[in-house]
Amino acid sequence: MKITGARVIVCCPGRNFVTLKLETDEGLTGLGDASLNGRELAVAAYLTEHLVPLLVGRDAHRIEDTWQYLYKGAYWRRGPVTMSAIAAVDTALWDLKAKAAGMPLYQLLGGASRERVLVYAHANGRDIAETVDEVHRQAALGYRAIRAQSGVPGLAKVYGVAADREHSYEPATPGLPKEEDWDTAQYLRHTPKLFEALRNAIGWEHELLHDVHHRLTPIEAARLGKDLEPFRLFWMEDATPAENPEAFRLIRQHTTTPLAVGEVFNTVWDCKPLIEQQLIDFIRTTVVHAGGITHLRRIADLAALYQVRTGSHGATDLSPVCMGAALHFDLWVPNFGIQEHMPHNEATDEVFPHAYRFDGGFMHPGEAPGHGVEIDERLAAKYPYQRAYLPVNRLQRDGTLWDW
Ligand code: CS2
Ligand code: MG
Repeated sequence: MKITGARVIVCCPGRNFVTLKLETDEGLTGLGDASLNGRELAVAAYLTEHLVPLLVGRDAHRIEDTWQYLYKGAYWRRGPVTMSAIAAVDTALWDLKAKAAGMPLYQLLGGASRERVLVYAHANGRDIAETVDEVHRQAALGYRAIRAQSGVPGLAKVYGVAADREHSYEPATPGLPKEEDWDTAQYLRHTPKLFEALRNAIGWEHELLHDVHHRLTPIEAARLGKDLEPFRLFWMEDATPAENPEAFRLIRQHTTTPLAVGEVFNTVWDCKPLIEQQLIDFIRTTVVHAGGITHLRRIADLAALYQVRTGSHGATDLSPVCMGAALHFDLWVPNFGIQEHMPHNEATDEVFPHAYRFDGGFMHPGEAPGHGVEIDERLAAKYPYQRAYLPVNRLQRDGTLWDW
């Protein structure tokens, strides 16, 4: 099966998505997600200018060789732009191979290790009471695991919290980057109160998660982990910026709250010290930003040696193509932990018809051959690209630029 064409489709049905479509001489097509929030056109250009000319004429079945060719052959390795582009090619090739075999992708990976995939929802509120309501609402939709974020007293705009109740939180906005406020002391005082209120309100049956979004120093993260221990979180995510894996050693020494990290990682090399030194419990890399199914499998296999489980990033800035591929991966991967699930808006679901489904707190990738996600190009063309930026974050006290 030869690749005869490769096209990059950029669309914005509410937010920007970059999709790679491979065509073959057998008439089959394969899709890969290449979306990188706020930097979409960099990946689109990397694909169009550098990878597409290498793909036409190649044997679509040689997934591993193509991965190595694009990774090692570039000389310049790693980074989110490169790895998202490679991921798109890899995902599209797995889609093609599974379609050619007439099987859902999870069957090619080794078959299902479980019946269904546990997912977690988002619950955000401007204050504790609103977050408690929102957790109840998500639980009523069937979710068994819920990530809870709340506004912090005194901070006008903070990560995860929408400006008003009618809208969901949407970090990427058109125009120049919005600014959010931060105050570590307020946050550290407030967050344990949120989880105390949540446990009092919903009891202990549901898993609760929390995303710190890289904002604490290691010793502050250690303090928060300790303060959250009574509420038995499923995980505390991105407690500190993760460029320095040593930071996690300090957090680890002080708390038994499970630690998760990895949505901004791109290769196994980012994950290696954290996994090998047993500094984390969950690795959150996902298909699109970590080199596709081929590379994610290497990360998961390394993690399995140390009882580290997966917890793939699944925010709405990853397209349904990534979600579909991730769910096949999740159904197979032996050391599965949990999958993030933020439902896409209606327009996105229409542009990307898919076989995956949600039922009672779990998802399933479906039985369609390939990863089960397609693109309606005619519809996609109605939603042209719109430049959008993620926010930046400043200390409220003096305006110092902080981690977002
Ligand atoms: C978040 C993301 O889902 C998460 O855990 O951290 O919403 C993240 O902020 C976005 O994916 C950034 O594009
Ligand atoms: Mg996160």
